Amino acid sequence: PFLQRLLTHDAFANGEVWTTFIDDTPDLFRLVGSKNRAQKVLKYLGDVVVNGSSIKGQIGEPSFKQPLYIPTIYSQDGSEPVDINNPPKHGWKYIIDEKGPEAFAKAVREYNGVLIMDTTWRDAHQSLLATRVRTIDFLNIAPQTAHALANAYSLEMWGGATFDVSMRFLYEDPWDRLTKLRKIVPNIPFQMLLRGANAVGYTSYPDNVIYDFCRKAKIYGVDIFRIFDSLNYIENMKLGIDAVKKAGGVVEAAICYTGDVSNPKEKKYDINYYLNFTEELVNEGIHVLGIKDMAGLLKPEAAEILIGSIRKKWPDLPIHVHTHDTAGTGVASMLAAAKAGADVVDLAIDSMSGITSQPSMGAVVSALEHSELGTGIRVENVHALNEYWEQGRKLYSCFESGVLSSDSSVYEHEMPGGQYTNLMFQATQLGLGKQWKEIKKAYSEANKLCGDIIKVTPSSKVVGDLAQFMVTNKWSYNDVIEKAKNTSFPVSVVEFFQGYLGQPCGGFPEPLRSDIIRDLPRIDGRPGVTLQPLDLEQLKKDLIAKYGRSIRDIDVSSAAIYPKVFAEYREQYEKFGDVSVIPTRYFLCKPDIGEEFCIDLEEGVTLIIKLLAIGPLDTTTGKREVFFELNGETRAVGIEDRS
Ligand code: 3PY
Ligand code: ZN
Repeated sequence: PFLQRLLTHDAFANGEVWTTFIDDTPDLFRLVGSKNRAQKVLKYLGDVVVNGSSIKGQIGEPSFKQPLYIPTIYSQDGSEPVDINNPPKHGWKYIIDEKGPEAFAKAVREYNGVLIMDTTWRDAHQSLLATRVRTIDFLNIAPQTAHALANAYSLEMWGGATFDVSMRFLYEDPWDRLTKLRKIVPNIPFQMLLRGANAVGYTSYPDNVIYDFCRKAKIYGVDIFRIFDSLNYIENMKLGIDAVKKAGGVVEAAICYTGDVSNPKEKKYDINYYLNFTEELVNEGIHVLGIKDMAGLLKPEAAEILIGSIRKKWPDLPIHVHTHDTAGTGVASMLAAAKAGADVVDLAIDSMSGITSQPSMGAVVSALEHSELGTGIRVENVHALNEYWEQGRKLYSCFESGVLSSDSSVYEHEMPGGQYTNLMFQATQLGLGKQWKEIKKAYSEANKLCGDIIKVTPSSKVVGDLAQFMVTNKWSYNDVIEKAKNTSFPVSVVEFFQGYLGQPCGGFPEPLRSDIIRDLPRIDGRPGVTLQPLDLEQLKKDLIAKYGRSIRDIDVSSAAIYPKVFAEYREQYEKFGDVSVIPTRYFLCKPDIGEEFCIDLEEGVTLIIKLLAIGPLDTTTGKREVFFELNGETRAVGIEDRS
């Protein structure tokens, strides 16, 4: 198998070999023989048969178990079905690749209509389904998406929580997701969410890790980087901006939106605050301005004021607006933003939209269809993609948070979309269901205690942790102030007050800061400045020593950002191989006896599998034998029964 991989490797076949080819091509070592891989897949399936799924956060089984139906996409004029095997139309990616980020930004600004970013592959499932949607379910609809959304500004498909969740909970490699989707969608720009100095993590990393990560993300297929900082702290932003610029990506620097610019009583986050921050970002030479309304606080009136004012002051600056539909005003806000001069708005395919996710794509595309702000997307094709995602949503029903409706109290508690679903889910799990109201109240109070800060990952975690601490201890706002000196607070809270996330707008509240951190170190500038560079070469050597020559440079990045998560993921990988190829229905729950299904291990290597029987418990080994038919032959796997 090694020789076969070598001979069929693209570079080898094209004669692009060099003397260190084998050393430089760890992929050759990744794919052990398909027989061995098939056995590992059976081991995973057998484990689910005997012990049930161990995927964290899963409750019950998918409510939809049929194979997913793949809809037909039609040509832009609706006259004929698209042949999915034909290459999709050139999209905006062509301009980025051929002419570079500046020319792309200019072309976006000059475009007459409003463009869209589809968030279905990232924020939508992060907000609705605990980020659990797997690569295979994007791959299944990727060819159709490439045709249907050919005129989209971008597909958001990476970053945010997807990076760690895919390794941590889905046992799949985020870089593989990027590579595989890039191959099928060559025409639409890919966008990722970069948490500035925190990259795709929850803490500051040494600068060299950020530069290295952005360089690789660009090489592997990310075109547009939405960079934000969870406190709108410009020094953290500068690092992300510079790293993306050096990587050659489109710099979409985002303002995180909080408060309410339409409220005359708004004192802290008023229009001047946003205009000043925009000015600071523009001075950094950004390509696009993102407005990141992570909690869905941008009311239609506020969108008009905010985008209108920025547009007036910077007529040439492309503006891209992001919101969450938590209160239910998302569609109205995106229409208002478009009318006020936004170039791009964020939407999700209908069945993956609404509540804590983005507003509905079908709704906005239809609403603008006959206006001068058309999106260049055929609404019937959005409906077609929606037929797929209606099934997809049900396939992942076991990760639904239980949030069933919009909640206009978000204007008070200001929880970001993803965190809202998480906290509500956790509250219910802990039996705190009836205390959900208390958590929301505590969340607003915790925010005030922190100094009324911007709340988005990771600063939102600080506020969430403090809120949960207050609810658990039944503490009021005043209790925290009075008892702070003698209390041990959650680590995230202490570190925030030490300055490990950066400097909040208006500074830290005193004397609370001093009471909480006492004689711990204080950081009064950019936290990353004091971090020593990480020796990535040494890390690579260590990883190779541990895992062998299959370690790629991108694995080094994963391990640099998430050492423990990466180690656990590799452990799982050694045991079960690449489980990302298993269809979700069988990844999450066992097949019926006699049910036959297919797994494509790789192109041209298909396993036809049938569950035959489950053997009795062997009380000496604690194991059961599970019998499968694999491509016509009976195979048994011994599985430890943990029940
Ligand atoms: C993330 O950082 O994951 C976010 O989605 C912030 O809104
Ligand atoms: Zn978001």
